[in-house]
Amino acid sequence: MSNAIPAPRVLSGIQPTADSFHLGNYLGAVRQWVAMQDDHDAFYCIVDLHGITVDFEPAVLRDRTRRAAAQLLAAGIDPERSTLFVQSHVAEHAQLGWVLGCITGFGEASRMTQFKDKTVKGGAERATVGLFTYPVLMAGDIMLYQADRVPVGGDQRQHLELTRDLAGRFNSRFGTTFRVPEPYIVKETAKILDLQTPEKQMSKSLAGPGCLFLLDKPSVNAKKIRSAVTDSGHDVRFDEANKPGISNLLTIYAALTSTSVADLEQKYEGRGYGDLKKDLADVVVDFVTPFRQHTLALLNDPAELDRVLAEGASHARDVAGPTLAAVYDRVGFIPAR
Ligand code: AQP
Repeated sequence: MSNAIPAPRVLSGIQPTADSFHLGNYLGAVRQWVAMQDDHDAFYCIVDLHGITVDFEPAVLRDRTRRAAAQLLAAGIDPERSTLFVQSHVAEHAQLGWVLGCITGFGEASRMTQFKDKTVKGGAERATVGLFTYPVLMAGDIMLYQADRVPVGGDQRQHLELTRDLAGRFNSRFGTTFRVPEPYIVKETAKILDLQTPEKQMSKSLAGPGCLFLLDKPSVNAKKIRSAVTDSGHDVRFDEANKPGISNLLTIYAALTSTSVADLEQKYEGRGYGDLKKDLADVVVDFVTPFRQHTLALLNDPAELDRVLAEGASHARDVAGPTLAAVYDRVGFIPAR
């Protein structure tokens, strides 16, 4: 019998709500997913149930789900080392989400700032109950796999707090059932900013020239970097409060080249913003070109993508099933025979 300590479990998800991931998704989350495969038992899911909490078209959703799978594989998610699956393929997500909804306070859910922001953006009359309960479903996604760590961008911190509260609440009311997960947020890239409005987080809903979509033509992305908004000064210095645009470009540059911001500041001392942008545009092109080619090649074989996802779902169900069975038993549901 082996005495090896099992690797910590990691789980995270991404919505299939755009044709392409953007640079914020990649640097804030997906890059960490790839790295964590080495020393974690990794579960990564394409959260299509979350994807229907906002306006959607069935054919587009189907296409974007496969696009998300192809992008995750192209980014380096290895199905031999990670369980890659689609949320709706594992019925336990919705089932646990319901139970958790019944131990979540209405006021508690109402405090979620992402719901408030999205309601303002999309119009209150169009906000759905699904959008409201999104964080509860997300808590279920994480708890179902007994995840120790959840690599996400900084915008998900509040949802992770709710998850921790719900796990603790369930455990104290019904007996220890869930691990209480820790957020895994890389400070430097927790919030990649929009290239045109660097006061705001890069986000597909701001989808203008400030959002860098990885699958756009490399020349389009190079132009977006070269046209990024900067302040009126000259010196290339990291100063988030006074130079949010330049600081954001330095963050992106450092992350994509595995250098430090301090080294970049030194490299560009006495040189202007133009040099920095030109070089960063090249760095971005070098990154997105193979990523795009690899993704497009994978999309040419949807049957193979579906096969990988089906295998992932089968393994995910093996883990999710026993968790849900324990939950159902603890809350007093009699077994179905
Ligand atoms: N700008 C960002 N900086 C760092 N991390 C980010 N994430 C998203 N934007 C940034 C992280 O990406 C992961 C996937 O998030 P998602 O499924 O919510 O992706 P999204 O819907 O594409 O995110 P958007 O663009 O922010 O959506 P909208 O515009 O609809 O609100 C998460 O870990 C997230 O933190």
